[in-house]
Amino acid sequence: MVAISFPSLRQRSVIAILACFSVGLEISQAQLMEWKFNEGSGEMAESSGTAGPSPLTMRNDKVPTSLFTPDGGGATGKPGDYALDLSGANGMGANNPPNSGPVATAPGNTEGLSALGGLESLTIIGWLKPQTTITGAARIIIGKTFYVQAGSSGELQFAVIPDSGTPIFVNSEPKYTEVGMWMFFAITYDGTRTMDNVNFYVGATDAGLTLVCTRSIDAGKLPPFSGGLEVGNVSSGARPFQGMIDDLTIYGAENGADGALPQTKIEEIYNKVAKP
Ligand SMILES: [Ca+2]
Repeated sequence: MVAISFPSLRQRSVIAILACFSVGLEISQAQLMEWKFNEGSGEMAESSGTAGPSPLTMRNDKVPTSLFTPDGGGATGKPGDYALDLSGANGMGANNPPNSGPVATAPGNTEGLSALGGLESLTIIGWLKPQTTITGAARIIIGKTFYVQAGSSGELQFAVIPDSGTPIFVNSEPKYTEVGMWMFFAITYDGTRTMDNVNFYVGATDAGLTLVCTRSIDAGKLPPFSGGLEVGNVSSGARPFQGMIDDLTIYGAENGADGALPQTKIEEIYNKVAKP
């Protein structure tokens, strides 16, 4: 009778195989890095994730500065949730004479950044609270091998930058129109395909998640990552994102399409903040 309550060798093998399979899935669509901006004080925003440490230093006019919102200023609005506060910018995106504003940067020698190189698929997720409609190529997250920034009014633009250095970019439909309210975005890129391989998603806090549009970038794997990473602007300070940014997260896979998260997974991530 006792023996019956034990799994047979065969059952145990099946369990072991299932366990390995689920671990494999976790690894193949790794959460490489996430910035929650919940420190609330100091000049650094620490990251978590499998990529290793990728802290951002916040700067205003090139001087390290604490740029956190007040407590409860994060995307959930709950105590303990803070966000990156870039509302000190004097405009959204490009202008002439140029707008300027703060930035959060990780220098090129940052341990975790190399994990952003050579990705065959990736997903970039975050929450934005623009002070005015996003426009003018306002910078959101900028690297040498990919970037996310505003396009024209209400658009997001995503680019893969191959070795040639010339960005291959696509603009979304103009559905990122929230002002003064938190808005979720997700962009997936599947470099195993050449067509219909970029998905843009949007979710206002109470509106649910929707697929905005699907675009094509024929660029394959990202090149090895080089240089630093910049959030909300670039170090030289033009084309700021004016507003708040929270829960910025990058998923990726070196091989295969798993780094481009399916809509069900993105909805799960969105719901964690939108419908806690
Ligand atoms: Ca936060």
